Amino acid sequence: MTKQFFISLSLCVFAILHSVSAQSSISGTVRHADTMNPIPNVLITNLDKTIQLRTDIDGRFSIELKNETSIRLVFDNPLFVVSEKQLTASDKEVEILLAPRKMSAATARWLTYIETQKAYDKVDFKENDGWQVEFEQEQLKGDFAVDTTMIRRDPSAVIKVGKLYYNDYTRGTRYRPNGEEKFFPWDECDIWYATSKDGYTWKEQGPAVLRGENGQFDDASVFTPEILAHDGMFYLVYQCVQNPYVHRVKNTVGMAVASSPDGPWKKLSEPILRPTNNGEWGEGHEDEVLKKGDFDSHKVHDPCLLYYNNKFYLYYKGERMGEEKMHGQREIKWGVAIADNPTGPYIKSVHNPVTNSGHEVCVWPYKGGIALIHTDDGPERHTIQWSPDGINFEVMGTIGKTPKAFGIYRTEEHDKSPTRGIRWGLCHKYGGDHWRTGYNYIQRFDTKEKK
Ligand code: AAL
Repeated sequence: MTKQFFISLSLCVFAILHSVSAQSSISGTVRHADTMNPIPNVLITNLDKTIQLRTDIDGRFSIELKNETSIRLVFDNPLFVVSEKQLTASDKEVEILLAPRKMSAATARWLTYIETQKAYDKVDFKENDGWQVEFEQEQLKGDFAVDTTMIRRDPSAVIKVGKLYYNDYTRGTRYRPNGEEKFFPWDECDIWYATSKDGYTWKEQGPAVLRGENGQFDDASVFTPEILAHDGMFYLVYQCVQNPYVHRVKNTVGMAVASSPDGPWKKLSEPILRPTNNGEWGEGHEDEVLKKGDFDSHKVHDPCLLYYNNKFYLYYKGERMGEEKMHGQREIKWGVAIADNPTGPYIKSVHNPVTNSGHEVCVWPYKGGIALIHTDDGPERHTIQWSPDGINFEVMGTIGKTPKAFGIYRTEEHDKSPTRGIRWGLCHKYGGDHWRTGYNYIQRFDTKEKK
């Protein structure tokens, strides 16, 4: 073969490859999930915001792919639940369905609170009989006794299997092995479990779920677990962070499944919940944003899984990109994502956010609905609430200061009184001079109905 033949063959191959990559594009229509009407003005972005375009009046869009074989796109219009899709170059023509958002009772109230400072600080509701509860805290024995070198915190629900109580929790050391301070107490942690015969003396049994291999979505820390026992299986849900753990990092929620509370736990390969990616960071201060995005655009925290109405309800706390203080309170709200099967897929509710307050998720069943407690943060901080449907919560009463990070021991007795569903459990406490560098330990809480 001649030299000229080689040159023309290479030119030919180059031209074919070039035309393939240049022609690669994805087109589609975005439609209303119920009416199938096209939706104009949907903002379509990729995750690093280098692509930003909007659908036309026919809901149409077209994106040229450069060298990518696949692309993750976020479809965002304020009237609809944000949708995030992974599309590949072979998806030439796609149809994206967006579900219309609905307002929860808590959001409707919040709109009235933000009108005036006074309303935000003085929630208007009726104090209902039987909804008052008092908390007591007690130090634990065994491996849950105070240890000033350790981080033991964010206990899961307590479950009883056979004769033993089980608890899963965040565990790590207070400082790095070389003595350096960590970014947060809950950074560089794993999930361990402990058992107890009486709920007071606990024996640490070993790791349940460890951080992932380098490069995995959970390689920096796995923490703040909750557990659901259902149909002979056990489901752990927990927060995951990928390295490096910096202010702007977005966490995810992971899940591990086992047929015994002693494990072995098998992690799902992908997170079951992610933040809503419709905010945009600014160039300046770490908290500066060009667009805040949804209430959960930065973090999805404190996952808590309940089996409710034949479905799996994953409650979580959302933190927002560019979070600010509103009337002196942190901007914190909860969402719920619902699945038909315990391992998902979990679909965020069209009613999100379902609360307007609440630093940590604390929920239990009551009379066919779901009750909750809001600890700190937001206009409805220090209240106890109930919803008939797990979505539309109403304020039932006020409570004083509560322990932090409840892990409830749930029993079948929850319908006996409004607060019977939260009789005792575990919580955590901070020790040391500063919350960032101190030690954390697990305590027991008990409640009694306030007459
Ligand atoms: C807790 C929880 C989450 C946060 C941190 C550890 O109160 O809200 O778990 O990430 O603090």
